[in-house]
Amino acid sequence: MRLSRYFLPVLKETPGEAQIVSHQLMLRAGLIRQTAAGIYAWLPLGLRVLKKIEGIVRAEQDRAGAVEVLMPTIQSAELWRQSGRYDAYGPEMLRITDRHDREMLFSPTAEELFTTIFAGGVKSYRDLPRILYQIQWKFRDEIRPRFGVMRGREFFMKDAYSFDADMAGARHSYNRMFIAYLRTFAAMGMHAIPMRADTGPIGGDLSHEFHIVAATGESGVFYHENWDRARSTEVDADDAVALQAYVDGLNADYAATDEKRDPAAEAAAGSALKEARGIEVGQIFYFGTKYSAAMSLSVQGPDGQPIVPHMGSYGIGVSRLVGAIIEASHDKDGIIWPEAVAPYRVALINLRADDAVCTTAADDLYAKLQAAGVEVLYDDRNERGGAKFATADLIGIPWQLVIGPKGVAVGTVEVKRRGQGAREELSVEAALARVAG
Ligand code: P5A
Repeated sequence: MRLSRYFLPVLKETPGEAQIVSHQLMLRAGLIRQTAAGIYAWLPLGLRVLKKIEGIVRAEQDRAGAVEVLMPTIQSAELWRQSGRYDAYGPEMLRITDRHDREMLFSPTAEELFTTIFAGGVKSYRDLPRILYQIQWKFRDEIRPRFGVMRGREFFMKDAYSFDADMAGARHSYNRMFIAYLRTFAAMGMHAIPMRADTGPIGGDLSHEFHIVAATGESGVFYHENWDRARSTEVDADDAVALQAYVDGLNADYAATDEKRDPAAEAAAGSALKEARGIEVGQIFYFGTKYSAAMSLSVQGPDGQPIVPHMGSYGIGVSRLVGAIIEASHDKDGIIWPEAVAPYRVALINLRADDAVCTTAADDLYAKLQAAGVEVLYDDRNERGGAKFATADLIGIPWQLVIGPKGVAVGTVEVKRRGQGAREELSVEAALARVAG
C-alpha cells in the first residue's frame, strides 16, 4: 500500500482525553477515532491489527475443534427473560424498543441464544460434545467507559459455548479451551497468565481469567516464576486424562492469585512468587446446567432418558487485545508490534521522493516486496525524512527499509528492526531475504 493513497490520520500531539499509553498511541497512530463515549471507529491500520488478532483467535479455536457461527447482535428480551437475566443484568444492558413496541437488546454476551439455537438442532447424546463460537460485536453500557478500546461500550469478542453430556465431559472441554487460550496469546507474542476468578453475571462455580503482563496493567497479579518459562504448551488435547492432569498441574504449581492474596499459596510458592501487573484479555467459565435447564436444552441419553447438557462459555476480548498488546509493547517513539499482529510487516521509506533515481529504486523494491508476498506500507509521500521515520516508529511496523541517495549510489538499502537500535546496510537481495518471513 502506498501511503500517498492511504488513510492514516496521525496526530502530533498526545490527545488530552487519553489517560493511558495504549489509548494515546492508538489515537496518535491513526488506528481508531472515538465516535461516542466508549464507541470507536476502526481506521485502516487499526482494522488490519484487529483482523490479525481475530485470525489468530479463529485459527486456535478451529484447532481446538470449536465450530464457527455468527449470531445477531440484536436479540429479543423474551430470550433473556427465560434465563432470568433480562432483569438481573441491570443497567449495563442496552435495551431497545422496536416500532412494534417489542423489547429488544444489544447482546452483551450470548449464552441464551447459543443454548436455544443448539437446542433446536440436537436430539441425542451422540450429538455431544460440541463447542460453537462466534467473533462478534458486543455492547455493555459501562458506567465509566475508559482507556479507549480496553474498556469500551461496544467491543469485539470471541465467545465460545461448550455442550457436554456430563460434568466430566464439560471439564474436558474447559481444559481444551484453557490450553487453546495459552496457545492463542503465545501466538500473538504475548506472555499470558491464568488466574482463578469470580464468575460475576455469567454464573457458575469454576472460572479463570487470562492476563497479559504489562507494566501499566489494571490489575495486580502474583504468579509463580515458572510461568515466565511456561509460555508454550505440549499436551495432547484429545487425551482427557492427560489434559486434566496437565491443567491441574499448571493450576497447582503456577496459577496466579489476585490482589486478595492467598496466604497458603503464597507460603507454598515462597520466593518463587512474582508480582506483576496484568490486563484481563480472556475469561472462561464452567456453569453446569444453568442455561441448558433454563432454555430447555435436553437430549436423549443412551438409556432413552433425557440428559441436560453441562455447559461452559469462553470469552476473549479481541478489540481489548489491540490495546493490551500496545501496553505490553511500546517505547517513547510509539508502538512496537509483535510480528504476528503487525498491520504491515515492512515500512518502505523513500527518503527522497523528489529524486527520480531514489524513486525508481524504491518503486522497484516495493514491487519486489509485493511479488514476494510481503505486506508492505510504502512511504512514497513528498515529506522530510525525519517525518517519515517518526511516522514509521509511531505506527510500529516491525521492519523499516530505507532508500536514500547514498545507498542507491552503491546499491544498498538500510534495514532497521523496530524496537532495536541497530541499522544495517544490505544489498537489495539481502534486504529482501532478511524481511521475508
Ligand atoms: C464468556 C464468553 C463473558 O462474557 N460469556 C461469553 C462470557 N465473559 S467476560 O469475561 O465478561 O467477557 C469476555 C472478555 O471480553 C472482554 N471485555 C471487554 N473488552 C472491552 N471492553 C469491555 N467493556 C469489555 N468487557 C469484557 C474481556 O477481555 C473479557 O475477558
